Amino acid sequence: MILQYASALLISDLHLTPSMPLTAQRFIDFCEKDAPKVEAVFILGDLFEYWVGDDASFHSPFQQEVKRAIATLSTKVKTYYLHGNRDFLIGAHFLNKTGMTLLSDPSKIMIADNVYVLCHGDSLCTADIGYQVFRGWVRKAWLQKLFLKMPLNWRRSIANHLRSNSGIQYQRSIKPNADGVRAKTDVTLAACAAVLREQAGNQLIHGHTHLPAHHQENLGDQEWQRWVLSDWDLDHPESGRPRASALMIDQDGARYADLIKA
Ligand SMILES: [Mn+2]
Repeated sequence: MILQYASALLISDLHLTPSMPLTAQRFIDFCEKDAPKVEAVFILGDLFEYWVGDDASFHSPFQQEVKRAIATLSTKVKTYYLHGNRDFLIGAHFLNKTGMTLLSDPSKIMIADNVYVLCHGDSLCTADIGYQVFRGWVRKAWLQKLFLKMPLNWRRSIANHLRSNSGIQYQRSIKPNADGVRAKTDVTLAACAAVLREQAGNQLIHGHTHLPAHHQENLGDQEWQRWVLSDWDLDHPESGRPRASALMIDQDGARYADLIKA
């Protein structure tokens, strides 16, 4: 059974952390004001800057506040979450407390009679072989179990170490090369084509790359549309344009909703 809704909002890459209070506040406002206007909300990963286990959130007033905002939203509309590369350790406890339903990556949904394939996006960045090897390891269930058994301060220091490792860190703004050649950290056409073929879809939505755009693409005779979700950052005006947006889908189709002007 495919999930079906008449309207939905999709967001990703908020990278919520106590050091970005304006961004966090916009998300809490989103839960209260914007999100209840649709039937379903999809969070496509990297909701948090990092997540070292649901038990760590018990001690974080910040994460508790975010949890309460989503829990309240979940009483009004259906909420779905799909793991990102930074918060893939969000587990059953947090999902249960927030009322979010976990989706696998990729997942296929239907909004206003159109089929969309959803994923976080990191699995599509297949030109970055080092990252894909890393991803293969950290997504192993036995390794995650082992990690979650470690004392919290160990887990935090490992997470900090990984975040500061430039080999796997995704900068806040990744710009494609000037000549239009895709950066190593962007998705590949081959990976997009493969996931859409496997899912029998031709409309793909993902985040992760922080390169929001609507693309019409093809590889051979396979054609598709691809929407990339924006990251959110209202706390670093010096680093460029403040950004917070969602993809809105209803009977009028898919379009970006700017949550700064809204
Ligand atoms: Mn990501």
